Amino acid sequence: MKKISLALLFPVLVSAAFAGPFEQLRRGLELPAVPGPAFSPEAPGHLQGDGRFWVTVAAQDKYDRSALLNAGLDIVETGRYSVSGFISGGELEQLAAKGFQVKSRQSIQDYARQHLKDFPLNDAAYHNYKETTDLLVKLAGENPAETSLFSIGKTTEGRDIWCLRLNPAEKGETPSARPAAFFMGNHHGREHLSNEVSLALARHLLQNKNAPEIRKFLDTLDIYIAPMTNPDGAEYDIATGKYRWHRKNTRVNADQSIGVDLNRNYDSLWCQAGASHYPGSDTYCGPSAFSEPETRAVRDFVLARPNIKTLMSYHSYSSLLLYPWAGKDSPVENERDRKVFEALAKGMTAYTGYTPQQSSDLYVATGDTTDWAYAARGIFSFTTELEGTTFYPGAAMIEKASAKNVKAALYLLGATDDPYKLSR
Ligand code: 0X9
Ligand code: ZN
Repeated sequence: MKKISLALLFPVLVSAAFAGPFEQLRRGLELPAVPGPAFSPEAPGHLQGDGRFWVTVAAQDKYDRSALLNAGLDIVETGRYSVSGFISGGELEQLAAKGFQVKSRQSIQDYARQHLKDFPLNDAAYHNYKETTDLLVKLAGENPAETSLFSIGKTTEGRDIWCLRLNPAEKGETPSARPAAFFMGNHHGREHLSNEVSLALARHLLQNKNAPEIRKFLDTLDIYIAPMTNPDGAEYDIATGKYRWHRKNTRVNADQSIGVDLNRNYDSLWCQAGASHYPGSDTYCGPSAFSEPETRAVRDFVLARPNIKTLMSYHSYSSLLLYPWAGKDSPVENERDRKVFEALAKGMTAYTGYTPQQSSDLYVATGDTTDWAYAARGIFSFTTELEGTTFYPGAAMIEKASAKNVKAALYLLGATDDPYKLSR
C-alpha cells in the first residue's frame, strides 16, 4: 500500500523540486538548508525532471547501511560514520520517520552545479558506445586468429551487447571444453571507468599475445569480455553532453520514471533486502527477476556455457573486491568454495591494493550478478569496485585503474583452469 501511494506521490514531489515548492519541501522536512554551490555555472537543464537528492546519512555499520539501502538510498560513498548517495524525493521524505539522521541533502541539480566543472569534454578518452563498438571491431579485425566478436543480445533500446572472445580454437558461439573466464563492465550506466578497464584488459591480452605468460592463457582458456553490459544506460548518462549520474538501464517504467537497476534484477533472492519495488528508486529491481533484456542476455550467455569457471563484474567506485554472498550476511556455506573465494580475492587485491571482503559486509543487496552466477552455476564470481572518489574521475584514471586491474585479471585467469587448486 505504502509503495503504491508513494508512486502516485512521486510526480508531485518531482515537480515540487523544481519550483517554489522545493523550498517548502525543504522547510517542511525541517532539515538544515544546504549551503549554496561554490560557483554557479549554467543551470543543469539536462537534469530537469530528475527528482533525486544527494544525501549524507548517519550510518555506523553494515546493518545501518543495509537498512538505508532498504529505505531506497543508492549508496555511493561509505564513510566510517555515514554514507552518501542518491535517493528519490519520495523516499527521502520517509527517512526521518524511519529513524535515520539525514546530515545533509541537496537536489541533484545543486549537486551537479558543484560537481560538473569542465566535464565531459575533458573525458574524450572514455569510449562511448560507438567508440567501444569500433574498438572491439578493430581488435577483432587485427587479431582474427585469436578472437571473435558477437552480440550476446539486444538492449531495451535495441543496441547490441558486444562480447569479445579470445580463443584461437573455437570462434563465435561454438561451445568449448576449455575452462572459461567472463569479464563484464558497465552494468551501471554512470560507471564508465568499468568499460575502460574491460577494454584495457582486451587490449593488453592481444597486444601481448605472443608473450609466453599470455599465450598460455590463449592456448588453454576460453576468455570472454563484454565491456558494456548496459550501453543504453551509459549512453543516456552522456546524451546531453553533461553527466546525469544515471545508474539503471533505460526502460520506461509504468510511472514514467526511467530504468531498472540491472544489478538488482538477477534471480538471486530477487528484490528482497537492498532492492526497491519503487520504480523511481535507483535500486529498482524491476517488475520481475530477469525482466530486462540485458540481464536475460547475461543469464542466457552464462547458462549456455557450463565451462565458465570465473566471472568478474567491474563497477565503480570504492576500491573494493567483493565476493558472495551479497544478498545475505552469512558466508558462502561450502567451506572449500569459501576458501577459493578468499584466496582469489587475496591474490587479486595483492595487485590492486583494494580491500577484499564479502559483498554483504558493504551492505546486503539481493539480485546481483555475482550471487546469481555463483548460486546458479558455482562460478567464482567477483565484483570489483574500481578506485576513485567519483563516477567521473577524469581521463588519467583510465590508465591508473587499468594497469593494476589488468594484473589482477591475469591472476584470475591464472586460476581459471582449476580454481580449486587454491583450496588445496
Ligand atoms: O550496489 C551495487 O550494485 C554494487 N555497488 S555500486 O556502487 N557499483 O552500485 C555492489 C554490488 C555488490 N553487492 C553488495 N555489496 N551487496
Ligand atoms: Zn555499479
